[in-house]
Amino acid sequence: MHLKPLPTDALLVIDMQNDFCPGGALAIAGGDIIIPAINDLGRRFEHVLLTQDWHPANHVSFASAHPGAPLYSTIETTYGTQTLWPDHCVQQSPGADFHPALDLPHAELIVRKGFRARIDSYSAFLENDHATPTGLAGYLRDRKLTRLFLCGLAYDFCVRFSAIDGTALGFECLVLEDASRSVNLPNSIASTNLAFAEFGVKRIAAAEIT
Ligand code: VGL
Ligand code: ZN
Repeated sequence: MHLKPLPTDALLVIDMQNDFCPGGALAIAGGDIIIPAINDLGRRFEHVLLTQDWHPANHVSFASAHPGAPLYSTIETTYGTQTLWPDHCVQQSPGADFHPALDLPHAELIVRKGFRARIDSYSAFLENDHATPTGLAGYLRDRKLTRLFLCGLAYDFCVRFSAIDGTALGFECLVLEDASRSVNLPNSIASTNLAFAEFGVKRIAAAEIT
């Protein structure tokens, strides 16, 4: 498949932050390896949007906020099951900064998410209660951007939930699989691929963008 980006398309770059890259607090294997591909993709799109995971200290998603709870275990919250992560992407910390090699000078919008202490947000559209909007859908509608190409970190969490919610909200979502990397918890990649198949989210390669 060859796809030429249209003026109504956007590249949505998810959470390319220091803490998700090797050396960071929630390092994803190969998280930084995809940066050149993302920079190259950025040059092909008129519209580039970024998300930034942006948590207060003691965020509900941090295992450290739940004494005795192991890393990567889950808890039940008012909004459902929540995985507990190492402290990461704390507001204004160096770990929350975009990776210095990311080179997307014309990015138009940065959507910050996960900034409420008591609720996490994997998706760029809706927080983990699947009800509280981030404002991204309204932005895209106002700007008449209808098709999204998603890449970044992590394929099996924030890319996954952004693509699924975006689809449910009426945007055509395609995931650039080789410009993404996974956290890879038990079953997380397989269940992501299943969800994409179920919702009609296409998985494509960066080289298909011409
Ligand atoms: C993410 C875990 C916790 C992500 C964010 O960007 O996929 N994963 N916070
Ligand atoms: Zn987070």
